[in-house]
Amino acid sequence: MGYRVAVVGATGAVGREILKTLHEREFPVDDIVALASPRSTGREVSFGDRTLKVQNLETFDFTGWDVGLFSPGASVSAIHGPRAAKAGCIVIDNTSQFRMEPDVPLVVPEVNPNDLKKAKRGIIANPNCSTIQMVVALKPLHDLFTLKRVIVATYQAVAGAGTDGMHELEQQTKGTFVGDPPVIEQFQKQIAFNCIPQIDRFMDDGATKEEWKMAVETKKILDPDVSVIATCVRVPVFIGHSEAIVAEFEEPVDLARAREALREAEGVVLLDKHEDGGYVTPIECVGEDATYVSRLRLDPTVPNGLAFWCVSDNLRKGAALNAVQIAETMIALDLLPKRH
Ligand code: 11C
Repeated sequence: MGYRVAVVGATGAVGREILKTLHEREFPVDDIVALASPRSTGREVSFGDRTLKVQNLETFDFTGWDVGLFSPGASVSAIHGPRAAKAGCIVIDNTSQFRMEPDVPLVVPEVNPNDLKKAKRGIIANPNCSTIQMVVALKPLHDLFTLKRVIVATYQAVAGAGTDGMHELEQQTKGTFVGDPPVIEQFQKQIAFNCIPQIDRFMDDGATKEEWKMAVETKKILDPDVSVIATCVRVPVFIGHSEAIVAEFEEPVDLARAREALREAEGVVLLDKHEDGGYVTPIECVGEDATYVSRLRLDPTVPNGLAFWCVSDNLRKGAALNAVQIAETMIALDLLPKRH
């Protein structure tokens, strides 16, 4: 017998990817419901070869539902996540709403699966996409050499801003060729043929919230002693975040051991040929589960430094897949009771 699964925010880019991922991975589903705001009620979404009619989140009763995979936006999760958890439905939330709350585990199954045992409120948080791929790649290296500091520059796809962000890139790109002025709504400046060094709002210290998230989430997931300085940049790529990472370690770094550890690491594919095109670009990781590492080399400018390039599908490992893997890991750890 399987689980009764609610997908919340089912009409969004991540919600649709969650439905696809649940089906592809043959998650043990007995019953599934697609939920969204009243605006989307009645719309249809696919689950394998089935079509689900979207139901109204606001009036939905979560009693008797085992697990809710939420990606509706932080303010909506703030209201309906605790409501679902109170009804006994375990909430796996993709938004930033609960991530830094001490009694809410923030989990990447390849990195800190046992934190799932600390879930006290029935809510588990899924990290930000740019954090997830970075910690998946850093974990095997941290285990070997003890990570101290990370300098990262991101090249983030417009899918991080949802289907509206993807539409804006498409429209501006087409518009350029027919002479239409760019319509700027989702991003701070034109994104087509451009790079924007701002993702999310500015914080008091001059960092953006996306940059702050990468720092604080890495500490919570991987190790509180690791410092991260991030510069997060939106680029005109539809799907797939890229990161140029420079990591400093406590202990001397052996490149051969680093390569071996990355080759063995769960969720990582090391594709690093020192030849033209011998690395992974974001367009090649779309629809893939892995976090790809390329361009691995020593950083000779600091005592124990490594530099590398890291790419992953932000809708998949960065969101939907990680959430589904959390649910699968909870089953494996006997943490997902059936309510029916
Ligand atoms: C972006 N990383 O690329 C963001 C999207 O905290 O879950 C995900 C925001 C979050 O715009």
